[in-house]
Amino acid sequence: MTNNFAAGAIAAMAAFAVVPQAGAQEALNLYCSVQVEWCQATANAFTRQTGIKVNMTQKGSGETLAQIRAEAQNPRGDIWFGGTGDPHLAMAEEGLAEEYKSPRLAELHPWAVKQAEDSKYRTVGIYAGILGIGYNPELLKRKNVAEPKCWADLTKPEFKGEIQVANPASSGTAYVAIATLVQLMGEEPAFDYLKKLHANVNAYPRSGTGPIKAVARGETGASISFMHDAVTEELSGLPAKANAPCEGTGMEVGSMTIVKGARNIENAQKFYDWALTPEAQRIGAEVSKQLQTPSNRAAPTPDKAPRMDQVKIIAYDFAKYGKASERKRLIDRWEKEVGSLPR
Ligand code: S7P
Repeated sequence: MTNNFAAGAIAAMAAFAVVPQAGAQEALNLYCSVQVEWCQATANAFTRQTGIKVNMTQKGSGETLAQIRAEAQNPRGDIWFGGTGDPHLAMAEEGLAEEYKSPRLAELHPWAVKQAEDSKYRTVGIYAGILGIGYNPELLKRKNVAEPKCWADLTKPEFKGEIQVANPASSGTAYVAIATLVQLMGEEPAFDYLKKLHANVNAYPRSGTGPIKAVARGETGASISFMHDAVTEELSGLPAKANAPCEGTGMEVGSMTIVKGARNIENAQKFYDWALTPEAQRIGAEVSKQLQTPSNRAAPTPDKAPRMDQVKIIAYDFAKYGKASERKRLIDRWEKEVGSLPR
């Protein structure tokens, strides 16, 4: 991260430190699926800016969607911030999201606006991330294994017991991986690939960031992870790196959605507009070294963020793979045909 970027981010954070305005008793129930430090800093900055008290709950993407579904008759959350875009689209399709057109839509990258359009303005993109292959260069070197550069490398015998990828039943990251492989290879070859990969996997953690953290701690040689999550570990001084797969890869549009029937709907809309500002979109990078590409065109992309224009990214069909039925079908198929196989 450049000094300019850091200085700008600090100035932006300071700009939030204003005297709370009227409505200090008001509240907002925030469900948050980015890293907990970013969630907390976002909640604190919004409270400083508006005086609105934020009750924050952090969970992964799949788990938050499950919670919102379970609470549909009696919504407890007001707004869901972050997490992969597919479950946000499923939530919109299932009638669990409020329609809202932020006045800030015109400031966003086309991929973020498309997310709003695909959902009939029931969700919106807040950042983008590239799916990649994480690896521990030190561990692989000790084991005399070459760094994985392609999807095909991960099924080689030398990666036996060396790979982690999250469980798609709970993790939005893992679902993006399955949807990416299906779009890249075709569904039958993708499932053949996933079965071969399964033979090399040592664990399917619950959370999407679990595998890259295990890589960074030296517990496993490689992972399927968002590339920015590897950079976060590297910036913390740990031995983690990521490659964009040579065959091409998929991406996420991290999203934000207001819960249908939100009790604090006006506060949810205030948060929504604020979270789309360049100032709010600096917080992830500044506070928790989270280096996704922000959706506001005026928000700086941090120096070390993986660049979307330098990677072969497929034309990911967000509308199709965000459909609740498609998501369920692919996850069920994975559980039946892959996850349940012996290793
Ligand atoms: O904040 C890092 C990040 O990789 O985590 C999100 C992801 O949804 C984690 O949740 P899952 O456990 O459901 O995979 C990403 O959106 C985000 O980029």
